[in-house]
Amino acid sequence: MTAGPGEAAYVALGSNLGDRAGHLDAAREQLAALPDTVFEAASSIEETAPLGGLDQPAYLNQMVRLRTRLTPRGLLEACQRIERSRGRQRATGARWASRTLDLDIVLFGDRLVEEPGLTIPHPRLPERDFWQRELAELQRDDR
Ligand code: A4P
Ligand code: MG
Repeated sequence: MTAGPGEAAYVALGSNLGDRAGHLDAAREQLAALPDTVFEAASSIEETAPLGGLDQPAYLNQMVRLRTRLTPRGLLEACQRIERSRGRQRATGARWASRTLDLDIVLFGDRLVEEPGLTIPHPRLPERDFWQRELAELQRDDR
């Protein structure tokens, strides 16, 4: 944890299995309930074609902005707990596989993080146009 009001963290939500909208609702609720964290804003929800060239169902994607005094690592661990609470199975070698809920930290303040298991800004931001649209939507009303 750090002092002050906290930093703006942008978290991307994605789901392409089961009750997709329900998984996003639950993710927003659980993010809003995190300690030392204020839920500031949510983008609109977009249905997107699956990336990665695999034959899988379409995704619902959304981005949220938090104000948090958690560390980036603390927020990542919280996101992984939330994924598990929605029944996310993380099989080895199953990258890009369908998932009930995927939470990715896209930006965290102006930090550059390059650690084992955590890269911020998220390396796929430049190639995901739906993330860029959602981010622009959230930054329009950034205070
Ligand atoms: N990790 C490193 N940096 C971060 C970060 N900034 N935020 C590590 C979150 N996690 C980060 O992720 C793998 C590892 O990334 C984690 O252990 C964490 O330590 P994962 O969620 O376990 O596995 P994954 O999601 O299958 O892989 P990855 O690489 O996160 O894939 P993506 O980029 O999440 O892709 N198509 C559409 N239309 N919409 C989508 O949202 N998502 C994916 C998954 C594929 N196709 C999609 C979408
Ligand atoms: Mg992920």
